[in-house]
Amino acid sequence: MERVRMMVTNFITSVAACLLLLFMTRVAPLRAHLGTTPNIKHIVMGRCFNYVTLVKPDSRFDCEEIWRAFEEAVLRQASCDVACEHYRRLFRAMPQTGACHRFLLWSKTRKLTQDYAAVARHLWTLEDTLAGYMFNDLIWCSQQEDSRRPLPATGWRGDQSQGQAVSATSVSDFDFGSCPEWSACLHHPVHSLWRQASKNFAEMACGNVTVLLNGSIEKAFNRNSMFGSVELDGLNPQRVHYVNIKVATNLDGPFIESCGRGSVADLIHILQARGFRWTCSDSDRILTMLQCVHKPEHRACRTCADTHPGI
Ligand code: DVN
Repeated sequence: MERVRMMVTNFITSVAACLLLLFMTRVAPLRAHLGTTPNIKHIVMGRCFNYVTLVKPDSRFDCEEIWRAFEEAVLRQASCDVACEHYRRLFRAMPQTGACHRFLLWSKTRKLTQDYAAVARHLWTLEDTLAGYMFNDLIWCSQQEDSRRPLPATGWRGDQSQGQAVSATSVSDFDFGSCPEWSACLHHPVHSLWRQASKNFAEMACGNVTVLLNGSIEKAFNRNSMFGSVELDGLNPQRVHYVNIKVATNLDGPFIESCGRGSVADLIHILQARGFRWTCSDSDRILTMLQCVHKPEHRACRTCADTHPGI
């Protein structure tokens, strides 16, 4: 009898442990502690050459210098101490301007933005700039947590390796094993680059600017997001004629926020206070249709022909 009781206890304990582990993994942010993207040098350089050759053939960017500047910014600092100003040389190597009336900013609408920019070819997102194009979806951080490294005596030997910088006294490299979460760093190398790129992009914006927000979440406009904390403050009312807000909700909802409600109303108040003219739409047909591509049977996707067959 005692043996049975022990077996039952062990079984219950192991089930509870599994459930706890499952809960912890589900509750924890889904972003695993990934390391620097493998082959990052080849990816970044390849994307750079692709951009100057095929995407914007009239551009004159020095991809070698861009890589050296990026490597220097990241590998000379501890992995949690790469601030925006450490990328100054990098961004000097990637000067860019954009035509007015084309800027598309977004927040919590990544996939829909990609679909929207793919059909509305005149619109330009940060990911269409060289910086956004090269570093999109990549992760990077340096290996050591210690203090700054001396400038390399022998220059940057980045061509035979994954970005090793060899100096007389130390070798620094990207950490391909694990990088910290953005929230774990005062100056996260990835966050800082995107912060600087976002600031530059918003300050470049002119004419009509489109902003795509997610009406199916609380705080479609979040003051702590990159849009809410960096880009919004980078917009210049002297350069930007209209801010056209588009609030998109999932076909099946939830329908949480819209133009006149919640955080979107807060965004509008800020725009008004800063002297921007604005429009707001929460029923953009194109944005609905873009979602219908993935759910053509959805009732929201029925066209007039479907609902009025006699016409
Ligand atoms: O306007 C755009 C663009 O121009 C750029 O400036 O950023 C704006 C969008 O940033 P956002 O307002 O912060 O919106 P999101 O959707 O919260 O974040 C944008 C991207 O950063 C997403 O790809 C996020 O990854 P996710 O959530 O889709 O897996 C990513 N991101 C946000 N917080 C992050 C993070 N990646 C890693 N760690 C974090 N803590």
